[in-house]
This record gives sequence, C-alpha cells and structure tokens, in this order.
Amino acid sequence: MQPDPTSSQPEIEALLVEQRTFPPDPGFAARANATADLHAEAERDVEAFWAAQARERISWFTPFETTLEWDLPFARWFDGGTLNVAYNCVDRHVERGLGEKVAYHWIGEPGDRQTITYRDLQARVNRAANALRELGVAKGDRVAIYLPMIPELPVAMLACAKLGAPFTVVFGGFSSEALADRINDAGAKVLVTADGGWRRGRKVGLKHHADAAVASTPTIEHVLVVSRLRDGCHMVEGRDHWWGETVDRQSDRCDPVPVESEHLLYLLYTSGTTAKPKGIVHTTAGYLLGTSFTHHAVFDVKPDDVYWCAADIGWVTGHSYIVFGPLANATTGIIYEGAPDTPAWDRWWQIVEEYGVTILYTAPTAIRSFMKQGEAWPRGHDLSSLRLLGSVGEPINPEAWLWYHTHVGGGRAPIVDTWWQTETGSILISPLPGVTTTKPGSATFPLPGIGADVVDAAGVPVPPGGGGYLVITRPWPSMLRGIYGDPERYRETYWSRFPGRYFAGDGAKRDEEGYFWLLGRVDDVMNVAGHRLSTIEVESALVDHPSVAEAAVVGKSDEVTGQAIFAFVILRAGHEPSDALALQLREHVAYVIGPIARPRYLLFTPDLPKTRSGKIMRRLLRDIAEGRPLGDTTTLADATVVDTIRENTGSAED
Ligand code: 7RM
Repeated sequence: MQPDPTSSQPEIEALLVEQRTFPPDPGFAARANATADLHAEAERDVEAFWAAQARERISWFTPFETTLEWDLPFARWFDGGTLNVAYNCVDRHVERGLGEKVAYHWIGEPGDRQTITYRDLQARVNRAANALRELGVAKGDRVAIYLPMIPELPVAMLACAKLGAPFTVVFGGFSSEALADRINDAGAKVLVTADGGWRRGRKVGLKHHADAAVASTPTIEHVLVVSRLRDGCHMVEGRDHWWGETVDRQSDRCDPVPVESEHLLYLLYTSGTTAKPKGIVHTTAGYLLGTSFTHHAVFDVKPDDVYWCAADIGWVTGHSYIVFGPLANATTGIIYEGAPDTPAWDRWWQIVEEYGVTILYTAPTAIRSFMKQGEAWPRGHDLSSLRLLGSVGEPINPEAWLWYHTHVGGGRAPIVDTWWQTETGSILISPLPGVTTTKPGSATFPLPGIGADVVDAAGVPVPPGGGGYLVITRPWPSMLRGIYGDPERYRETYWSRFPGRYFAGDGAKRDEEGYFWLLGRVDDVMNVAGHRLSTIEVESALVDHPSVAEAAVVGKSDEVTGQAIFAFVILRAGHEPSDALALQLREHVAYVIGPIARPRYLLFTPDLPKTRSGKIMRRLLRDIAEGRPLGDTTTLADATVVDTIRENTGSAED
C-alpha cells in the first residue's frame, strides 16, 4: 500500500478522541527518580547528557574517549572504553556489599521455587562461564540459547557476556527449523538447551527440536542440556553434555573478560514478514546504558522494590527489562515460568500478593485476557503493594488501560505505556511517572535525549492532531548497530524511507498537546473509500463496548470501497454472540468514531492468532478474511487458533 503524497487525505486519519487525563500524584512525584529537568538537560547538549549518564551508570575498565561517532546510519558509542556487562550486572553489586540482596525470586509453574541472591547469581554465572570455556567458547564466539523460563536462561546469557561471547536467545516455542535458521545465521558454536519445560500444567519437550535443528547446523560443536523435567532424554555422546554434570563441578570464580564498547553483545532475530529473519545487532556499552537508564527513569525503581516484568526472556522485553536493565540497577525481580491461567486465572495476583510486588510490567494482550475473565480474579487478592504499572508490545486500548488502572492499580498506581522495539533496544517513548500527565492509550512523549517526530509521506512533520509515520530523528545509545551480516538491508529497511531518519514502521498521531499516540504497524493500515484508517482506533472503539474484551480488525478487499473493515471480536465472560449484538457493535463503532469506520463484517471468535509476545498477527487474519491460504506461521504461538477461527468465518455478518 503506497500512500499517494499528492492526495489531500491525511496519511492516517485520527478519529478516536480520548479526553481523560491522569496527572502524577504529588507524593509519587516528590520521590521520583526522574524529574522534569532531565528533558532540558538532555536538550542542552545531548551527547554530553549521554556521556554523563555513561560515566555514572557504567563501571568501566577503561574510560571511553569519544561519545558518538555518527556515520549515518552507522553509530559507534563510547569508543575507547572497555567494560563487561556481567561484571556490571552482578559482580560489582557483590563487591559493594549487596551479595545477600535477592536478584531473582524464581517461581516454576508446578510450584517449585528458588531465591537467588546476587552472590548466588555470581557463582552460577561463573560456573556456567567456566563450563562454556571448557566447551571451547572464547571471546567473539557465538552461543545459541534455547531454554524455557528457568534460572539457567539469564545465567547462560550472563555467562556468555562474562566471556565476551555473543549469544542469541531463541524462543522456547519456536520450531526446529526456526532454531536451525538462527543458529546458522549466527554461526553459533555451542547450543544451550533443556530437556523441556512446563506449560499449562503439561511437560513440553525441547530437546527433540534441538536435535532436529542441530542435524542441519554444521557450526554447532557442543550442546549443553539443562535437566528441567528430570525424565532424561536422548543424548549424543561427545556432543551433548548435562548442565548438572558440566557446570556444577566448575569453579565459582571467573574473571570478567573486558570487551570494547562496540563489542557484539547479542543478536535477536525478528521474523520479518517475508524472507529470512533479521539478526538485530546489539553491542555492549550503549545497550547497557539504554536499558539501565530507562529502567531507572521509567520504572522509578528504588532499592526496596520488588519488580516484575512478566514477559518472556526470549522477547527483547525480557532481555532488556528482566535481565540487563534490572540487574545493572541491582533490582530484586520476579521470574515466573508458566502461564497466567495455571492453575487458575489468579496466578499472577497470588504472586503479587505473596511477594509484595511493587512494579508490574506486562502487555496489553495479557491485560485484555484478564479483562475477559472478569475483575473477580484480581479482587480476590491484596494488590496494595503495587505502586507502578507498565504496558508494552502493542497500543493499549483506553478501555484496557482504565481496567488495568482500576482493577490492578487500585486507581492509585501510575501507568507507563512504553513504546519501543527490538531494534531500539530500550524504551524510547513513555511517560516519566513522576512528571508526565498520562492519557489512556497514549505513550505520551519521547524520553530525555530521544528525538521523535510524526511525518507525512514526503517526510514533512504533520501538524498537531494529524496522523502519519513515526520516525526517530537522531541516534541513541541502545540503537541497533545493524542487521547481522547485511549492512545494505539495514540501511534499506530503516534509513531509506525518510533519509537521515530512522523509520520504525509504525503509524502515529500527535494530539494538540503534542502527545504521541501509536497507531500500529503501517502495513496494517486499512484503506476504506480513500480513508486511511488505523486498526487500533477501530479496535479501541469495539473494546469500549462493555461486552467486548478484545478485538482485531483488518481490511478485506472490496470492489467498491477498496477495502472493507472485517472485525474479529472476543467477548467478555458472561456475554453470548448473537446477530443482534454484532449489529449493535458495528453501530457502536460508527457512533464512537464515525460511520466510515463501521465494520462491514464482524465475527465472534474465542481467540486470535498471536505471536509469543502477544502481538496480534493481522497478516493471518487478512488471509482468513480473504479466504486464502495462510502465509508464514513460524512465529504463531498457537497454531490451532486459526483453524478454530476459519471454521466460524461463514457466519461473518454483512
Ligand atoms: C518491545 C517490543 C515492536 C513493535 C513496535 C510497535 C509495537 C511496542 C508499543 C507498541 C504501541 C506501545 N518489541 N509496540 N510497544 N505499539 N504502543 N507501547 O514490543 O520488536 O517485539 O515489537 O511493537 O508496533 O514497532 S518488538
């Protein structure tokens, strides 16, 4: 869909108007880590700002000499410096007396638990690093990690960082082909995996997928296997080694390997809709700075907080906000292995109550599934310890925001809606909780030091109230350094659409007060009778109706209007699908945002196709709406969902 730059229509229409505002609580503001002067300080001299942050937040072995070298689109931050990420995340805290502080409370799905102090973490990381070294891993060698949400996952990531060995984490839910592609692209020498993990009360095997993958990955020399299920599994003599035998006998001392600021820290593959996955490159110092700075400023973390980012570590959110940001800030965190509905829909609230969680960071998809189940589940627990809530991964519908605010945050806790990407490494657009007056559904403003804009197809900034394309206007420390092995694809994908600026691929609008409202991926924008409509506004209008928990809309080709809106709707518990309700919902959208947005088709469905990080895969919904075969389903979390929806499509209303 190429927008026509000469057309008088706006790039993306801005239809939904949200009036409610939530100023920061004065008591919260008075103690907040980030204050309003940070913005002014950063704008005075942005490089000096980042340099000062880098000196303060990072323990350097050798101080850096230059702050930024910017040869567009290639950035180098903090050249001349040497450091070690694992040293910054673990060892230095033990050295300054925090050895007994809890790094992680880990909770297994079946109810087993571990409490891991910074001293324990140091010993575990060191033993794992020594084991990897014994298996031939040295500075610069790549390691692939394919593990469930068990303590060995962050331990393995940190052990690699300790050795200066770049790692790539592959989601436990990915197939053997997806794993093999990533191992081959990275050229990994060692694979760290497990016999399996727990999901929804069942054992899920992993090692057979790893074996199938390794059959076509010539670079893998050794496989290190964690025994999570304790049932044993097929092991290849000489190649495969049990973690319990190889790691546990190692020394718990290991000196950190100093690496250069721009040393490769990790690769994380994003699917991309077509062609081969892109290995997003993150390097050492800038990434560590971006994650620790934003974790401190956005989540307002204090020494006594109990912080829970409920994402999967295999998603960038887990890398940045379960592992590196929080550990760099010596935070106490929660890691929960399993699903939110196991054994029942109050599992999270039981954990919040029991551990006194103060900060919770999750995704709109989770919030909407809690909405669907009803507020009795959170109401059954004491959630008064929560003082800050976060959202990430998709635009959050205002109604879901308000539900989260009321039923989880007790109407007190501020919400930070954080916009960022695998590519950005850390949060770029978000409220500062002690500073920003929030509006439900808006990620508000770029963080201090970040330049962002909303532009039209010609790259001209859109006036207030208008919609267009989100761009980032200057380099930032945690930015991707490229696509592994493919500098041209890097330039082409991110820096060619609007020369000199980073194109995120998202639509956005800015309101009269300059607030940013994210509108979803530009590939998902619908074109109805010449009006370019974002999916999120129509979905939010549906979720605004008291019967609706979640909605996804797509454009279905139409001879008359170009595209017609096809809505997939999940009802809240206690509501039944009917033709009358479908009609009511279509009228509700017309009433809330205008007749142009009234869905032509509406289908009730029990579920939606999503990625493992909970993003709705509208591409597959378009395939369903058009009645064509499905495209690439590699990243689909649950393949049965599309079949269920397909069986129902006959009943979509016109
Ligand atoms: C962190 C993450 C990136 C894409 C991004 C957006 C969407 C993420 C928000 C959001 C609206 C948000 N990394 N996205 N956060 N949209 N509001 N707060 O999700 O690489 O997996 O995805 O996610 O479309 O481009 S990611």
